[in-house]
This record gives sequence, structure tokens and C-alpha cells, in this order.
Amino acid sequence: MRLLSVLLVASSLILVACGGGSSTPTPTPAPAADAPSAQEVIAATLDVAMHDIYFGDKNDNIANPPVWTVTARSEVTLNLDNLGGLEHSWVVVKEDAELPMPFLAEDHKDLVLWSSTNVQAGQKSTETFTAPEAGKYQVICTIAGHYPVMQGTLVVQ
Ligand SMILES: [Cu+2]
Repeated sequence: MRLLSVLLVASSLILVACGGGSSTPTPTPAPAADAPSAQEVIAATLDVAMHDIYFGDKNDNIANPPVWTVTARSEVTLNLDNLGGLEHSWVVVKEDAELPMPFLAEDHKDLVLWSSTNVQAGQKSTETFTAPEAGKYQVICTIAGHYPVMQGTLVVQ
């Protein structure tokens, strides 16, 4: 008997809830005039130090490649700072590419997704590119002999 009354109370509550919901339909909010477009891109800035011959702070790019993280399809501003005495580049390799050794820039253009200019010794270069789809991409310096000791990872989220 007690169970029945609990059920009756519960079902009447459900009825009230349903009745209230159907009599007051949820209003559809009008779209705001300044709503961001679906095409809006997120800007990101990567600061990359180049040395002879490694990226970042330590000459251990093979064991411990520096990781740069950006958002998929965002506009990336890349600030390259060549602190070395040789020229260097920052080149994103296609996701599924297997890199040959030695890597020769002229012979292996088909493996490249995006390439910076070659930054001369002691120079800086600011460049922009659109981040690819989400994934993990190898980044290498394509100056002859610099890969594999000069490399990093671009993580796109
Ligand atoms: Cu290099």
C-alpha cells in the first residue's frame, strides 16, 4: 500500500512536469547580430629558436624533440629566430611521410606540407601558415645534413 502511494505521487509529479513543459514551449533565442562566424580562425604564435644544429634550448632534438601545439586550421604566426652561424629552416612534414636519410630539400619536396624560408645566420623571420587538420606532424630543418639532429613535433589539436 505504501509502495502504491509512492508510485501515485511519483506519477503525478511526472504529469505535472510534462504538463508544465508542454504548455510553455522553450523559446528559440534569436541569433545575435554579432555572433562569430563558423569560419572564424584562432590565431596562435609560435616562437622558435634555431641553433647549430637544433631547435629550442637543448641539442637533443632526436631524443627530446621540442613540441609546438596549435589548433587545427588556425592562422599561425611563426617567429623564427636564428641564433646560429648557419642557415636553418622550419618545415612541416606530411603526417604519414617516412623521411629518408639524408633528407634533400630538392629531392623530397613531395613530403613537405609547409616550408618556411631559409633563415640566414643571425637573422629573424616572421611567417604565417594555416595549421593543418588535427594530428602529429614532424618538423625538420631541411638544410642538408641538419635532419635528423634538427627536428621537432607540431601537435595540432
Ligand atoms: Cu638547420
